[in-house]
Amino acid sequence: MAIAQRENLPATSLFRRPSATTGVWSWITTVDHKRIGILYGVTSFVFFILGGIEALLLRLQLAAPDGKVLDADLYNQLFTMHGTTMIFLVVMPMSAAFFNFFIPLMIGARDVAFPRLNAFSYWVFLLGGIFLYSSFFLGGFPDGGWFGYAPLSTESYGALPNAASRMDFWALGLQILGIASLVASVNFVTTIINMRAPGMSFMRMPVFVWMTLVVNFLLLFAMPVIAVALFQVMFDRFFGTGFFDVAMGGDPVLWQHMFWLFGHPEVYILILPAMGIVSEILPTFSRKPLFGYPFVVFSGIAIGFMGWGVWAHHMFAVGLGPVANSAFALSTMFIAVPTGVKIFNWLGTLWGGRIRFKTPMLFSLGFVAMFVIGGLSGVTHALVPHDAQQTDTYYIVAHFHYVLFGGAIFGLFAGMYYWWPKVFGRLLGERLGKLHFWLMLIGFNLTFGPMHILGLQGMARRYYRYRAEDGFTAWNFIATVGSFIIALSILVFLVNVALAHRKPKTASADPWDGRTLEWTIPSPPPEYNFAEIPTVHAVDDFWHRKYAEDKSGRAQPVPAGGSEEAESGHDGHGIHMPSPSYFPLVAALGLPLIGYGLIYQWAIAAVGAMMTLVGLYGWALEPSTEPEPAQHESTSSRVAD
Ligand code: HEM
Ligand SMILES: [Cu+2]
Repeated sequence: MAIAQRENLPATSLFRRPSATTGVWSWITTVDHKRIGILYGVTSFVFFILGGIEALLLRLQLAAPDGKVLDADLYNQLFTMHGTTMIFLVVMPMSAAFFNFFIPLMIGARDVAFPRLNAFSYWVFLLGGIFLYSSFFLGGFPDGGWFGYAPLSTESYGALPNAASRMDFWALGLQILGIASLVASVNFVTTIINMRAPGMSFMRMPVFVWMTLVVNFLLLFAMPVIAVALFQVMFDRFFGTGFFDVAMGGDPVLWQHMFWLFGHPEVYILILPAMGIVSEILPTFSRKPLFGYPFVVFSGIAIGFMGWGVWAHHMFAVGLGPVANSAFALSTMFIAVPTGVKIFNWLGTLWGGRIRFKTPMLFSLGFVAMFVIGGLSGVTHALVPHDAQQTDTYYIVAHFHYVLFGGAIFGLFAGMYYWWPKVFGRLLGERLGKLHFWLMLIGFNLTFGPMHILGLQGMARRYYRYRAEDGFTAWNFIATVGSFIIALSILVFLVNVALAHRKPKTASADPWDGRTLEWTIPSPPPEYNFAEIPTVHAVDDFWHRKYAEDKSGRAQPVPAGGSEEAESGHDGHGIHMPSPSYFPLVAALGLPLIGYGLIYQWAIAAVGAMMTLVGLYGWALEPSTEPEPAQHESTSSRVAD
């Protein structure tokens, strides 16, 4: 039936369908969610290293008074790129790496809902990142800060002659990256709602899947908000409109409202995936179910909703008036409640557990501890009089790094150590993993702990230099030393990865005695994931296949352990996976061209728009799965007739 339908379509598209299964082309044309996950992971890690080098340069400049490493202009560029990189090119896509690889595996599916859309979102992300970074060679990096307040974002203050285009790259780059996130969110919401294995009701989904669902709903609503705001900036910059220009009747505070209406939910977009990862790891390594599963789920949903009502806590110093400030102070304090619920659930999971301190567990515990510190300093900003003192000081820099680095990055590393054997079939070394963890924890606290004190001493955020008599020297020096210890810890991680990849692929299907479906299939998983789609009977279904509770409530192994099932022979014959395609990449390539065109030459934009259209057109006409080779021959011979 399906084949008969296909015969009505044009039999061959613009290009011959790609067929490579190994080598570079197989990666460029892949639509396999697992390979796309790996591409996301590797790319975001490269950006993590770039963002880290930028941070180290900032810290070198601030190591001693009267720093001479960077001038003011370069300092502005580097903190703008560092913040923009870490948020849009590291934490978001690294989370997407986990969504891509693990969501289908954890819900018992063979793929995501829209495999080619998935490839498209990766290429748009990569090209958007390259577009942003190419500004370095074309007048300098953007220099208006990661939240691009007008008029910093609507005018150009750079010292170089052609600095004019710097913030154009920022506005257009974020616009492109937003497209990647938006289409990916459609894909994941659809996948999770529609493609769960039989029996996996919503309240049987792993918490990581739940948090992914919440995050992707947040993306679905937040990305259009920032897109509109970025369009307004683009119009102000390119066409002389005055949305944010007071002289023309506009209002820079409008930008702040729009930015933070996106920006606060964005904070949860960054942290909820890590919370989901940790909620998988703590039960596995405590050998106990997650304490209060429904509370963890509903607090995550509550955070997703409440996150929309607190944006103006970023604007207490703007002068919105006491009524608005009080309302936002109150709503912000309320949002601490579901966050606190999660923390108690994690602690309850550990309580009385038989804890194994493996590397993923250490990173998860580090996540909980650092996130608590960041959360507590967050509550202090909810008090308006406090915030009036702290805002735009290093106290804020300390706070958001505790949440985003101590939270998100620690959680993501926990996930890397936990799932590495599943992805690559090789375990990362435990000794180097532990060394990585302790160096990172110590370096992290040395770097960002002192920033609380610097902030309270009055050191403003975004200072590029201070004087000896300001009294900031000692703590700044310690922070810089700490940042190099973090860099060292990342080197240890890279060595660990290199060593692990010289070993053969010997990781078993279930190295940690896991609880969720991804551990039932071989490591690395075959292209089709599940030879047979599993049927789910409970939360942590796989655990219940392996263990039953005895009279005292302790887990006892079920004689015929379920994990053997993983190795059951099935060659995947008869399972059809979507075929590779060029078109996602072709469509994505047009977008940066449109960007360059808007900045330099309209003709380039026209070429870019054509390219995207051709890509989308070819994509629409191409069947997602190529017919079997025999049928393929018959179709092409028909064309030759
Ligand atoms: C190696 C670790 C890191 C170090 C040493 C570091 C250091 C810094 C420094 C020195 C600044 C500039 C502060 C200022 O002048 O106002 C900064 C800003 C910032 N950092 Fe980091 N950072 C690190 C990791 C991260 C991570 C992992 C994230 C997010 C996931 C992040 C997000 C930001 C943001 C959003 C800004 C604000 C940029 C702006 O003001 O526009 N950083 N960081
Ligand atoms: Cu906020």
